[in-house]
Amino acid sequence: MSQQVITTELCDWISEQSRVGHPAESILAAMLGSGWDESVARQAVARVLGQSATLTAPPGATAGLPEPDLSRFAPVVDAGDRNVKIVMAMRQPRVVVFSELLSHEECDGIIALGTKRLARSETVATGADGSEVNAARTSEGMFFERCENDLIRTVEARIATLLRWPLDHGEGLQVLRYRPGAEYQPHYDYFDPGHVSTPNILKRGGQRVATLVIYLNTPTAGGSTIFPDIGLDVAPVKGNAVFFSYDRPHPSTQTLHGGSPVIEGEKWVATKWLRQGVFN
Ligand code: PD2
Ligand code: ZN
Repeated sequence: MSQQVITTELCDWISEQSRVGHPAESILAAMLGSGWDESVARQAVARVLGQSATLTAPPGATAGLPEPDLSRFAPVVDAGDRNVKIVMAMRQPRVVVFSELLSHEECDGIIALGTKRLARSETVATGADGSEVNAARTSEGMFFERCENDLIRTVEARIATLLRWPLDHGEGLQVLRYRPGAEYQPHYDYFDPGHVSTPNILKRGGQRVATLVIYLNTPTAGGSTIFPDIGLDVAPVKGNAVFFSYDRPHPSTQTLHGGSPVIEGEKWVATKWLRQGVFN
């Protein structure tokens, strides 16, 4: 088939198949059997059913979600080479705020290394494969390679221990700098199942399942990380971090979040995104 189009008739058919009890994978298989391109078929099923069933976990994916050990709700959690303090924890959605995850020297070291490589931040392009500069994200950013140097390796190993998630399931740390007026408008960090570029992105490690935003400095005013669905504002404090996880790529996770505009001073963060499987 050439130029495959997701028509209303196709959507109605998918909806009917689901209504009579066929799981998303069977509907997909039937579509592939009748000549539909896999990525178009996945988009159509995701559009109609809006669910993660279309996103098969990669081989070797780790079950469950990243999660710190809060079983005893001790005020500190052992993160291997450092004790990290718990400021607050929310269950639904899972949001945890940590303090003293990084020392001030580690924060300064990451900023110094990141400064040399900053460029205007990009997001996944709206229409095609690739990324593009986006007015919703007015920060500048850079990515470290995973384990790029001793400092990054130390921080990544600490995060892996703290969140009980393998180091190789994490993307390289991303550093962002926001100047006064810069913001990151509310968004979800998982890859949109209905987006044309998502099947390709998922080949490397599957979906994102959790985010850790680490504050590398304390802005003078503004720059909180906001969660509009649950009315939560997290203050950016040097060395602290906010963690949240999402078990499916869907707004029902209530993980809509953004970076509110910086009012005075700069804001620097390092973000670690965690995947279902090995990210190479
Ligand atoms: O800098 C933040 O507060 C922020 C807000 C929303 C960072 C991210 N998202 C991110 O890096 O995904
Ligand atoms: Zn985000």
